[in-house]
Amino acid sequence: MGRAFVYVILGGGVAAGYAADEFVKRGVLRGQLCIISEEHVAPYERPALSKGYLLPEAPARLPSFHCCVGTSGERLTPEWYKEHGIELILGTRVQSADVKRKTLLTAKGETISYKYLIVATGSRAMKLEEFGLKGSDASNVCYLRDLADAERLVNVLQSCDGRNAIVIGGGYIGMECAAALVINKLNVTMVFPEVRLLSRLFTPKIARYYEDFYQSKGVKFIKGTAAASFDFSSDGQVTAVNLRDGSKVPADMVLVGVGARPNTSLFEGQLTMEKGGIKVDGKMQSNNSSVYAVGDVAALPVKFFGEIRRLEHVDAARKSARHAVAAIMEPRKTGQLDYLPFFYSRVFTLSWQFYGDNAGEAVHFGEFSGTTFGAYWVDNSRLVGSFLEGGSKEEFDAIAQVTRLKPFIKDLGELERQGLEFALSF
Ligand code: FAD
Ligand code: NAD
Ligand code: ISD
Repeated sequence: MGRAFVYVILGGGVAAGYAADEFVKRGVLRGQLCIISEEHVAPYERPALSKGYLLPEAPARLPSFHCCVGTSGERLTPEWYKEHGIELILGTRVQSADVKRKTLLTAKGETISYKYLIVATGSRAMKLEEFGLKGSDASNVCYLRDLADAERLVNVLQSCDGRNAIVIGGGYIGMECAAALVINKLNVTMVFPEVRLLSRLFTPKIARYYEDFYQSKGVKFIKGTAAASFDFSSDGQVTAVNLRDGSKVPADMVLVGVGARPNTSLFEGQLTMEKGGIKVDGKMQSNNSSVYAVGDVAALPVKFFGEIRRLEHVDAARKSARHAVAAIMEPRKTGQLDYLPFFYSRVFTLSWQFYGDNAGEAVHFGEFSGTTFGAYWVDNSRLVGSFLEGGSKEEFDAIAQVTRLKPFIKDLGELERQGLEFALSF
């Protein structure tokens, strides 16, 4: 049993949705393209799962957040794919790939062949078992990576009304889910091994602002330690989390956000890997000329950093996907992707954006006692990174632009004094 397509997108997440949109914009013909996804729904804006999806009032539900609404683009519903002759092969896991034969084998036993393959398999949530704990399969322990996880999380949190939620992890998932759980009126305690929230991006001063804000909403922090084991009830539910420091925290539910790993296993030993991802060039092409990789799974040359990196953020997924399609369909007209790294988050009423690299010395600006503040990072006398909380569209655009230009900074004190005005003056 088999089918053949000119273009196959493996994975049905954010990058897949934006790639499909780009294929249509560039005139893909009916029947040439298929998307194979383990998920049962058409590509959607994954960031909505930890934000709008978890709201107690008027929560976001599909079809409202199918790609490409996250960038104010057209909403690609299942009907859209049908109209454009794009085959959506959903609920189907690809279990092996053969890049020499240009074939994929699905768990349903179908062989799908391609002329060009775009690998967009994204990441998976790391399990506590990978850190030596047991209990991920308990009915009140939740992860959040896909729609099925989000549906389950909503059921669990609704059954825990007003009771204790323990959030394990102080990264993106931990921060966004802790806020959502509070909004759903749970008593939230965050446990993480670092000394501050989102320590891989936030400076101590920035982290203090968010920690104070979270505490004002009732969130408790247990820092500098990690979960060691769970206590279980007779019916297998977690009742408490035992920490490495010897303490015990009662739990009615647990939400785990301890990092992600790119889904590269289908291509290990077949494609060149770097930094844990599939190594691609500036056109998203791997060392096999028929195979492209985009989104979380791609290790791409980021000119801004002057090195190969993997970027686990939605803007990179969207842009690398569009670029791969451009490179496949119009190879001569498509140059190297010149990507400015961009991350953002929204929690409670707060909203921040970050551009560039958090390398070198941080120079803070603005009102840390108010609602608009930020930081620049200066490395080797060049401004290389900018963070802004609570900015207007014009202000966010200004920090993006100034960061892309990497201006020379003579005097850090003067940069601090000018603050946001420095970006706005460019
Ligand atoms: P994904 O969107 O993860 O899609 C991968 C797809 O591949 C999935 O459909 C998966 O089922 C499928 N797949 C994998 N293996 C197989 C296989 N063998 N066979 C078939 N299908 C397969 N980033 C931000 O910048 N800002 C945010 O606010 C933000 N919020 C987030 C909130 C959540 C809850 C999560 C989980 C992530 C968030 N991110 C955010 C990160 C962002 O969503 C990812 O970087 C982005 O989704 C990556 O896109 P992708 O297409 O590479 O992978
Ligand atoms: P992360 O890497 O941001 O954070 C992982 C956190 O796990 C660390 O900060 C640490 O606190 C914690 N941790 C690590 N080992 C631990 C241990 N043994 N015990 C307890 N805690 C431990 O990863 P994440 O928050 O799980 O996010 C998963 C993925 O989703 C990432 O790719 C992330 O970029 C993406 N995401 C991004 C956004 C955004 O950009 N706004 C939002 C949600 C998710
Ligand atoms: O990028 C995003 C984001 O943060 C969301 O919540 O896309 C979604 C959309 O805005 C969909 O609702």
